[in-house]
Amino acid sequence: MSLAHDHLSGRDAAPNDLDAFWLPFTANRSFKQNPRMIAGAKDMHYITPEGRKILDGVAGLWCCNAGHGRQPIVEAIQKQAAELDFAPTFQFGHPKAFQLASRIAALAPADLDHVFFANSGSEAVDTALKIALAYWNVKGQGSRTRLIGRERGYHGVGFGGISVGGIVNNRKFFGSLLAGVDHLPHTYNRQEQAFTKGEPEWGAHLADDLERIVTLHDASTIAAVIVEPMAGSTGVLPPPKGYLKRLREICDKHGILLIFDEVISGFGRLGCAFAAERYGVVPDMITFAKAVNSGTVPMGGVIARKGIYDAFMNGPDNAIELFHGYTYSGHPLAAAAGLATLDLYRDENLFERSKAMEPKWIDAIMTLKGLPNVLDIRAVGMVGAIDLASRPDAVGKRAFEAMDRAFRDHDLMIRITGETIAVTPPLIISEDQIGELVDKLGKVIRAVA
Ligand code: PXG
Repeated sequence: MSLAHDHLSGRDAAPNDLDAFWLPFTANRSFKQNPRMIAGAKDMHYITPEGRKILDGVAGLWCCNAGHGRQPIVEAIQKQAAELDFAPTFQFGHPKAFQLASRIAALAPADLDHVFFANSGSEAVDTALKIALAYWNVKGQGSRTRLIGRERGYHGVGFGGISVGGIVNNRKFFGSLLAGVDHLPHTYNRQEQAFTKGEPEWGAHLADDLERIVTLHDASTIAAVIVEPMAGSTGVLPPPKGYLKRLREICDKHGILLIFDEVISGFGRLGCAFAAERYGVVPDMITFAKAVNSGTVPMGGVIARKGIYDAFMNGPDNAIELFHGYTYSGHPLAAAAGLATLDLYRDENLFERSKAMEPKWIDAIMTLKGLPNVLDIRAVGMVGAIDLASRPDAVGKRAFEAMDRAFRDHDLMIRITGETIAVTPPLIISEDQIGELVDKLGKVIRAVA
């Protein structure tokens, strides 16, 4: 057996009983019959227990933007574990959490100056929604309780996130969810937008639906609107040109907070630190997670505008201003990994690299147009998605088979949602590797024809 890494032993990497682990968002029975196991990773590749190198087409799960096993990040985590394993951030602090907050605030636009740490995108979203509600309370406008999300939105899996989210399967099994939530329409229209490179021309007017919701409920009852600047999980929907600006204008007109969920779009995925910068729109809060430390240690958070933070800084000095937080908010290992990751992004110019690579990436992905069953291709930043036609009476099966075959037969990792393939590689991908990825993808699409 040839192993790419001598520290990986097949015995350690392949458990002999798969029963106990209930895998998230996974077809458990299918997986356990024929697992897709990963034992190691370096740079652009995963390594299977047998030593097969798999090209990582999805940065793990949209998170490993700096690639895998990057030495400065690995060393920072190792050093941190030895120096300070854990410190509470309730009434205490440790330097790296403050340093990371400052670094993140410096990357964020305008006066988004304050960072609240969580441990995942889901927690980040629920934190942002709670800050929005509490903000209106401390401002003396406690009637602003409504939250507005969007159809096809993904905001994680907490009750807040699935309530404002718009992915039917993530909602329909879980009861009545939060009360007082409305949804904007999603922005996809295949007839108008198919095979658009980047942001589609059609669709800015869909933001006007917020006016309808305001008319229905009155602005005095609405706390916040939350959207992904680019909808990711639902199958990659770049925002129509002008849409986000319009949403900002309507929120401003009615004093409604605007939250950008940048769990996927943050940290270089769209060629900027945040999508807010790419689209020239300043939200009131940004949620982040994943690539903040290149996926190495669980971490998420919310960046809030100065005015939001300041509104809470009232009352006696010894009073807690916000009754919210997680044991692991600003965990030392996650913070150390974050600092090393942001250094790496800066030193390797990875956000600029992502921007420079975008036209080549989009052109490469678009060459798959015309292959069997390809109904649409969308691409923006370093993100691509391919819609496949379903097999008769078997919705989702073709894409599932594509994901499985990509891994087994073509040494490629891709993501699927419904009948859509998504590719979102680490930002260190070379031009040759883009060619390789698209070539493999083409073979996979033909194989499932
Ligand atoms: N908001 C957004 C916009 C996300 O994309 C979350 C919140 C939740 O993050 P956590 O860390 O709680 O998972 C996400 C997560 C996919 C895929 O295949 C996307 C996500 C997670 C898993 C798979 O598109 N996004």
